Amino acid sequence: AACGSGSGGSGGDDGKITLGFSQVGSESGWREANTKSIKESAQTAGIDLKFSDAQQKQENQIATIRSYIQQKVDVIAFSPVVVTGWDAVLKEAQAAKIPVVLTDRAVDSDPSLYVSFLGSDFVKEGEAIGDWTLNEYKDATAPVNIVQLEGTVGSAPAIDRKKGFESKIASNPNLKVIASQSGDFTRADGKEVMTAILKANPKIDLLFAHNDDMGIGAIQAIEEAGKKPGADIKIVTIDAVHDGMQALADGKINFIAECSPLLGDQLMDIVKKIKAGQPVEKRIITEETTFTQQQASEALPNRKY
Ligand code: GYE
Repeated sequence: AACGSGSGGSGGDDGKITLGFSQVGSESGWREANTKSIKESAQTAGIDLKFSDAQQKQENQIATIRSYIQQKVDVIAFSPVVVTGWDAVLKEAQAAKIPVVLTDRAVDSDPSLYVSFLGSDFVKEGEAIGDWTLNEYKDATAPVNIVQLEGTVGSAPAIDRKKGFESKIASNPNLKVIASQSGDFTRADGKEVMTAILKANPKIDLLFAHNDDMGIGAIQAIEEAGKKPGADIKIVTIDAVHDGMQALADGKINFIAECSPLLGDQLMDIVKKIKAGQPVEKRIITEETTFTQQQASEALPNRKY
């Protein structure tokens, strides 16, 4: 595509659209499915994809975006690891007239600095977990001790899922968050942080992990502490990736709010529309559902990831 051909990034030598994509990392099953979706959809759409994994570091993402600007790609898309700190590089892209699409996670920059934002409503996901919790403990007469494993500090899903959850459970004073710490969305950190929390808190009734992977790490910690996940300590998570759904069907997780990683096709549509000069929506929200243990058993055979 546009290898500095001076064509204003309109495709260049082979006529293909070039998309530069900066991925957060490979921290979770969700991320793995998201990367696969983006790569497969680019291929199907005939879009030339430049892909880079930032290993959950903002400085890596900024460096990658700068290199995409230098290479004069047609469109830049990225999933911002954290919400803040993007103004400078987004202004550089705008000055170079390269349209930017956000996927999955939000930024706090002025919306005029990007064309579109495709992804989930994370507040709603947190609220779905909150609603389940309210119903599960509606007859509680004693305090319910809740532990929260938060996602990456400063990331949109961690901020919004916490907000959605806590706003819902606030209506029942028996529901008490006794510990809330980040496990950076990884299985390893989920296990480590939960091990420490279990040692400090003899009575835990419910764990809310901001993603399946941290929940699965915590399940290992709970089992090693001689307790039964899903029974002694109930567990609710977000994502609904394969391993999470399996743990749900197995009774080790009690409820999952879905977050769809399959953003590839919609992203490629947006990229094509931008290059064709067609209008695109500023905010495109992914549709998602929730799963009980029974629903997970039924859905598992047909899940794509
Ligand atoms: O929930 C988590 C991943 O940004 C929605 O990032 C995404 C989150 C997802 O690491 O598993």
